[in-house]
Amino acid sequence: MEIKVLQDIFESNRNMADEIAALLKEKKVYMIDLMSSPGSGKTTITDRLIGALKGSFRIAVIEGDIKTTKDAEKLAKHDIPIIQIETARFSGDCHLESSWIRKCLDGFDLDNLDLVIIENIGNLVCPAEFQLGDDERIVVLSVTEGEDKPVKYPLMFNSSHTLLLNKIDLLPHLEYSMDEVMENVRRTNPTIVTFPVSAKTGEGFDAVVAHLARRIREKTGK
Ligand SMILES: Nc1nc2c(ncn2[C@@H]2O[C@H](COP(=O)(O)OP(=O)(O)OP(=O)(O)O)[C@@H](O)[C@H]2O)c(=O)[nH]1
Ligand SMILES: [Mg+2]
Repeated sequence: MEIKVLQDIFESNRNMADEIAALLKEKKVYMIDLMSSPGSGKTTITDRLIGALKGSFRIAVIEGDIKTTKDAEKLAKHDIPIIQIETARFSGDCHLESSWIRKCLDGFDLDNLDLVIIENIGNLVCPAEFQLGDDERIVVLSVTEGEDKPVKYPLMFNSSHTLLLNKIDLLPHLEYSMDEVMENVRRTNPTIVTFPVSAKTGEGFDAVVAHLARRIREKTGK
């Protein structure tokens, strides 16, 4: 009985994710699900990506947090549509679900958007289990988290298309092996596309922005 309930939750989430994917295909809107542990740099990365892409694409953001609107406030300077989901107001969940994303999309003018960035709740486990109907799942791993996370949290890494290895500006201060982390990444997901970056200095972002711009243009035809 318990297993059936769990299956139903995942099934209804997946069905809504499929609906969202169909809607975004019709509207020609690209959507990214940005996931990581708390503090790996999702908001700082989103800030940089908006800055680099907003000249070419019309962008909106969905911010996921358990509590506070702090991340939405950090991005408000860009003057783009932002909706904050604060899960403490209803269930306190540590992940976002597709039905909530659907409601947020209703709050945007999809005919006048090219890109939606979802910042998922800081958590390396649960968000990976809930499909949101996006085009690209991006996992952020900061070098301060250690080399072993891809093998310890395999679902997050093998269900993502892209990995941003963040905070490389801190490497001179750490005993950190890029060879070891990349070996762990490849063992978990041999096809994931990886970009070493620093959201603080901007290092590595030209390649990320070029990659995303190409993917967004493929979908939107812009
Ligand atoms: N040195 C360094 N610090 C960074 C970098 N990226 C982010 N930070 C810092 O790391 C801290 C957390 O960054 P956030 O962008 O808030 O991380 P987050 O993943 O959005 O955090 P949650 O939303 O709480 O899960 C902040 O103090 C950032 O300034 C980076 O590339 N290098
Ligand atoms: Mg954040």
